[in-house]
Amino acid sequence: MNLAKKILTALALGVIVGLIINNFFPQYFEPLDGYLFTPLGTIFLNLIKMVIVPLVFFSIVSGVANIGDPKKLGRIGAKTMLFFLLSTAIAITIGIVLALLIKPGMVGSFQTENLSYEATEAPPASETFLGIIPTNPIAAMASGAMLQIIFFAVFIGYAISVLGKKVETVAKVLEQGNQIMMFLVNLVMKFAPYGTFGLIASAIGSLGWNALKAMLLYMLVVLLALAIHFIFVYGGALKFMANRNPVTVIKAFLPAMAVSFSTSSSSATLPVAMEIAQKKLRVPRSISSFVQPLGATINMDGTAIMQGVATIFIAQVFDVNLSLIELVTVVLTAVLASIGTAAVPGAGLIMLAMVLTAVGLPVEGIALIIGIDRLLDMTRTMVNSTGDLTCTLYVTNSEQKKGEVFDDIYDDTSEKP
Ligand code: DAS
Repeated sequence: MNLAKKILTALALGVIVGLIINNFFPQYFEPLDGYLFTPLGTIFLNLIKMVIVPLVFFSIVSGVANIGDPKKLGRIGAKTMLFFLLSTAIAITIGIVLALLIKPGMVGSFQTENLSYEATEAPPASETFLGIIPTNPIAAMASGAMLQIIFFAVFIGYAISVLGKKVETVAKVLEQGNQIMMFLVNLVMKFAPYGTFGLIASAIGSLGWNALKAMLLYMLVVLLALAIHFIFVYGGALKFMANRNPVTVIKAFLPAMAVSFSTSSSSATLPVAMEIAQKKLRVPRSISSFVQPLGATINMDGTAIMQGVATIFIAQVFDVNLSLIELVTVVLTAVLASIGTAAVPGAGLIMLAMVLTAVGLPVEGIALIIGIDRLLDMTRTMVNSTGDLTCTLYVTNSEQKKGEVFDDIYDDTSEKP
């Protein structure tokens, strides 16, 4: 059984066991939770905490270094980066606004003490922005000062992209460090079914239907935000910025979306997505092979939406009111988290720990969303890869409008005998 099925099975089991205990055997909750549920959940959450600092550092260094030297990026690169950053910021804002309006974390009367985790102190707003520059990057990593780690990683990635060949050895070492972290993410995710079962059984065993309702409402808010972004932002961009018929484009892209949905991996989707862009939608190979691989690495609007909604949801569950500065911090860190999120299943959930830490929310808040995250990963990965395609079509149209002529557009007549 593949990991997705195992996690979904663990989710179902956790819900059933939690509801049975909460409704019929509440007297057994304490011992079961103490010796089984919480230990399983704590192991998984601690594994996430173990990888998050090196993962954030190596993945953001690699993500930024992949962008390439801003001077050499040229017009196409600048347009691509601008589209990526803008669409991701819009995506997060849609997610945050919907979560603030619908309040999925406020359903029922959550007794947060049952979740037995203390919300950690959010850094003061002044420190958030003034303190983002680490005076000692190693100390920042040792203390898990996420924003400072991100700031340092962005500078290292930028230096690598500008220095290029002079530092290719270090670049290779850091890229290999990123590969190692991706491997560890996959390893940690193998424990996800057990962690899911423990966390869900513990949450529902103590909070009953309220927890289930909150989880389902959270899921609906994420799906609604993904749909709004997909239909209005991508639909609008395809029509008005790429000068394409959105329905025609999405129909052509369906096979790639099916791969995204089934694999929950943007990198697994990339070959199909590029084939469709080049052969069906006649995107010049030079644009498709620059924008889509870069997008699969650093442009994840769907992931950003999940991270925005999840952060607000967890703040609501723990009764933490995020200030405007903290909401802006969530947007900034979620943009960076989506740049750093690997194009593999479940990576977005692990990077969520970075966003939560940046605003002082407990990583344990992941307890309530982990079970359904795999289902959401399938849908948000579809949005991620569609966003990359939309950007590719926008850049193509923008370049052709400038009079650029491309000789690397696929010509299917050349293939016919
Ligand atoms: N599954 C990731 C991807 O491949 C996204 C995520 O984990 O959020 O795009």
